[in-house]
Amino acid sequence: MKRSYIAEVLKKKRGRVLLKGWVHDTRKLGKICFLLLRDLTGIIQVTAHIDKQDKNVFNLIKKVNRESILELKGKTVKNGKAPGGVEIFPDKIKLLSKAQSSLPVDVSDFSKTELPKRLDYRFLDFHRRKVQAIFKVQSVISMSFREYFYSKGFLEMQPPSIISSASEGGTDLFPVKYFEKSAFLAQSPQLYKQMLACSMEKVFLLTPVWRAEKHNTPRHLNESRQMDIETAFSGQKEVMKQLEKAVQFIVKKVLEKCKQELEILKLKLKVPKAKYLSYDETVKILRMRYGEDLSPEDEKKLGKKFPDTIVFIHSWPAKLKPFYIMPKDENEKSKLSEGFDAIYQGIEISSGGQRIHIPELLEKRIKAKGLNVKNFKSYVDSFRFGAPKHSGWSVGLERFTQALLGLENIREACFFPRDRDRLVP
Ligand code: AMO
Repeated sequence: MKRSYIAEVLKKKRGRVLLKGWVHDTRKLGKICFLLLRDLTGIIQVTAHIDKQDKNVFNLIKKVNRESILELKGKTVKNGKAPGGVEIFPDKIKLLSKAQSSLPVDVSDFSKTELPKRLDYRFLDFHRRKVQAIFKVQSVISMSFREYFYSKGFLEMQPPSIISSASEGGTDLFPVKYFEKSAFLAQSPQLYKQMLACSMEKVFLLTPVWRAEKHNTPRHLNESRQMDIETAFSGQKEVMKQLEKAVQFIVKKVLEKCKQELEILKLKLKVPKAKYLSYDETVKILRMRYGEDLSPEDEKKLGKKFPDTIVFIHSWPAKLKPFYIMPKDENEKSKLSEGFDAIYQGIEISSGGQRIHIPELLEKRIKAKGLNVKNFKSYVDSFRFGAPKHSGWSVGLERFTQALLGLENIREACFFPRDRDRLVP
């Protein structure tokens, strides 16, 4: 007999089936035992009556520990009182794997175990329906990001993970011993996606990045994944519009494919609108000091003021943006740049902009940021042999999942978080 999944069984409501799954919960009421069996697709009630079923079946259901794995065969019938309206009366049952009787963390739907303890036992935490729901949504996010840019004729590229110099400037790099040379784990695919856009025009990628930021915050990881694009012949405005459309496509797909997961997470999502503000306008709205980055509180304020909206803040002062972002005017008079950030549900989900494709200007900006031009020779040289104007952006996969699902801590949206204190599991 072929294994059935619980969701299909709940839909059909009748017939003999073979199920495999985890013991979600058990309840004993004298002569009757109830068990909730969980698989990838749902939960079904398993019922055993001491007088009506085989003794072995009854005894196993009575004694089995939570999260043990069972295989069972039996008859399904309609029952309005059972979750999903169906229950199964097994006549054959096998214990495929026994779970120890006391679990180190509570994995029930009502678990109050704190996040750090849950992360210590992440493999068990994945048994929780809420946790599974987060990652099913995340999987739809990454799949629809890819789907959207494939449908627009983009090429999926694979950047290197080991690099020779900082791509974002700064010192937040993890060193790697690379034979006789020193190297680093990639901080971002920035320089490589630009080189690709200058030949293959439209590229996208999903890649891990590593940042040795020492602080532990609810929105930063030391290893995260970025969803990036880079396109030739386009400026800040065009790529902001592309981000708006891509995010709307992704949220539509989540709404379409993750109904059950959104129910488990008790979330009602809306496809977001977009609002475009210049940095100057944002400073006025938030009454913040000119020349500073937005604080997490500022981002929250924007989220409250513009709910279910992607707030694009464009035309930032050049000194707040990385060396590769194009100044607004070539002689840098305005001190503004073609760089932007996008805030969604009160948190930054993306930054991007137009890049400098003029080697002399790029060298000038590298020096102005206190970096060594020598370390960027091959990158700067790539713009000497026919390089068009180009722009792009990056969205953090875990950060976007956090924003979309309103998660307090980004670690909830990362399978195996790497932070200052955590390297295991
Ligand atoms: P930036 O550094 O802003 O830009 O990163 C882009 C997006 O990646 C996510 N992100 C992070 N997520 C978790 N933990 C972190 N430590 C972390 N750092 C960043 C955020 C952020 O908006 N090369 C540029 C992008 C570009 O111009 O194309 C860059 O990396 O969602």
